[in-house]
Amino acid sequence: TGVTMMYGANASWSLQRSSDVGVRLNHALAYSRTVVMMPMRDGVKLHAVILRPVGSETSGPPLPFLMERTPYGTDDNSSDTVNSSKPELAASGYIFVYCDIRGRYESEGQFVMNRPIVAHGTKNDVDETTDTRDTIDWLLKNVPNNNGRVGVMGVSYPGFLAMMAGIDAHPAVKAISPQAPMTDVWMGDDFFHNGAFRETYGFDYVQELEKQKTAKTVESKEDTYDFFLKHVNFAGAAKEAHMSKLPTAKAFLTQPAYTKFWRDMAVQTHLTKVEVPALEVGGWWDQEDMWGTQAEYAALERHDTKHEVFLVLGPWNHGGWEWTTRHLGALDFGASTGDQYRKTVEAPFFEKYLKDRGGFDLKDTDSFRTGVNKWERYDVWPPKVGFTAEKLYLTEGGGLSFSAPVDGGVAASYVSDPANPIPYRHRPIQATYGNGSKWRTWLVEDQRFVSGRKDLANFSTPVLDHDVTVTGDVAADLFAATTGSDADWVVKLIDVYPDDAAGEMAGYQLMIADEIFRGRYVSSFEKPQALVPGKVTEFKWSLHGVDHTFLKGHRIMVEVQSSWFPLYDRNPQTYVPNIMTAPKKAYKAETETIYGSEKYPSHLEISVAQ
Ligand code: PG9
Repeated sequence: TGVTMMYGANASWSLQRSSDVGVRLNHALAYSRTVVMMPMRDGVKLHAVILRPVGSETSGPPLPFLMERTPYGTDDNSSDTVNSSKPELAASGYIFVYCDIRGRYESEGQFVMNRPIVAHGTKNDVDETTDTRDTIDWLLKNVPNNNGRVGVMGVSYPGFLAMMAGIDAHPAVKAISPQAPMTDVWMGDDFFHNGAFRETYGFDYVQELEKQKTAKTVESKEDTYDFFLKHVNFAGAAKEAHMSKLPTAKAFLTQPAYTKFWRDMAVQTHLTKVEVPALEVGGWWDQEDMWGTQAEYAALERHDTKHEVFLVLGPWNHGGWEWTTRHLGALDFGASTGDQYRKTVEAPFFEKYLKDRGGFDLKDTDSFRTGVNKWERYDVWPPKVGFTAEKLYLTEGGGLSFSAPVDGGVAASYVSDPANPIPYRHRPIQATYGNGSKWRTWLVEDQRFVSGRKDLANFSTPVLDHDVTVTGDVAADLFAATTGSDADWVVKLIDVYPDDAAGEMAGYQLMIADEIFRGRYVSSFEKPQALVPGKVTEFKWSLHGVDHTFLKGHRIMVEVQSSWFPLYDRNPQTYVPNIMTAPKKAYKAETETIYGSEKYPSHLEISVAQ
């Protein structure tokens, strides 16, 4: 029978295993369960559930620990859940430790969202690195027949916590796997992207985590598109939900720029050496923490003199590798990609570093190339050998070309009206994790539901007469002007399927890479500035990594728009110091112009297989 395991109310990556999962193993071990309270250096006690193969306390070889620290609750963990959620590792035999972090569920102390790392002067200077160290000290001393080694893994918030185990690491930590780790919630993960506020996500998640000690799913009474439009700005919506005083909501309201508060939380700045082998895992269509995996890998890779940093990027949404994942929305990858990853990479990785076993043969990067649906291995990400840097230019009349414009002028222009913002997914849009929500698959939705709108611009190549493989980082480099004094820019790289593609995929417009940039931050993320109306300005930002083949017969399309609502709050398009409290009168329709000339060549930077 299948097992459904939910981590608190945050079902974003909770495991749903059913009869199609195909991961049950005949040789599953029975696990015994112990509950402990572990004292930290400041006297606060943290709660953990320990699962180990029955009888392994007193006989058999000493076993390593495999730990997950989480804000989502640990009580549901049992012999059944460990065998279904980590079948390959459970069959091998580990001491699994599930720990409630400070202030959550049954642990004592004060919860702090994405608790920043502090200087460790006194025993009261605690953070997630010290709690991890103290937990490990306790486990090594108090849990019998352990082999003195610890692995730490987790997805999303627990992925952030897995990275914390690799900073100022306890000497017993021998391997970590941060998976979709939240890394910088202002720059590119859960709460802001390049300064654009993720209004629905911040609204729901902060209530779920900060209103009470145990998570509670936020449900919507109406289409959240209508709700957020009605309340004008985040301050209005937060007031309605009685959440304005929650610590992270207060930070949204008072510190919308990249202030010290957000910079102190950012993890990548702490990754100045490789302390332990690390397996970073992420998905091409991760709706929450796409940025973190790639940013952590990039930061660690610079210091990877011993080749101990690994990267897996697959065709997944947030945590999708924990399922079978042959399908995502309408997409069929032709094989159980989640099972493939866990069997061939994740389990052998921990077996190598925690049990000295062979079988881990990844040199650096394992990447699932979408479009042709096959795994590729690279010596480094992004790979250089075999690829050429190219520019894909946005040209007058909606063209997209590998040749730079020789004269040209305006490539496109549209009126963006904050009274009628572009929905980021099909309406009705339910609360993030609420009943009926399509949150988990929005990044693979067919973009035809918006691409005919007049308040955006699209650019397309002719039908391709050969396959085009794009591998590596994609950047948008837009030369644009607004009649207003602030503007958002969203750029989406889209694979347009032919009209005769099979079934649902006929004419499908699949986003391959996409990202938003809030115009006011063009010169500085710390100190926003008004844009000068009518002035052509260069906006450049990352759309993140891809590994995708646009097949012969398809078209490559780029779409530019100025709202993505209500995932992102509306830009009033009139500069106000704080968008969170922007008055209704500041929201004005403005004309956005994208240039495609020799002088102002708007383009995408891509890397194409030779
Ligand atoms: N994406 C979730 C999260 C992590 C860290 C901060 C805020 C949100 C999660 O799924 O855990």
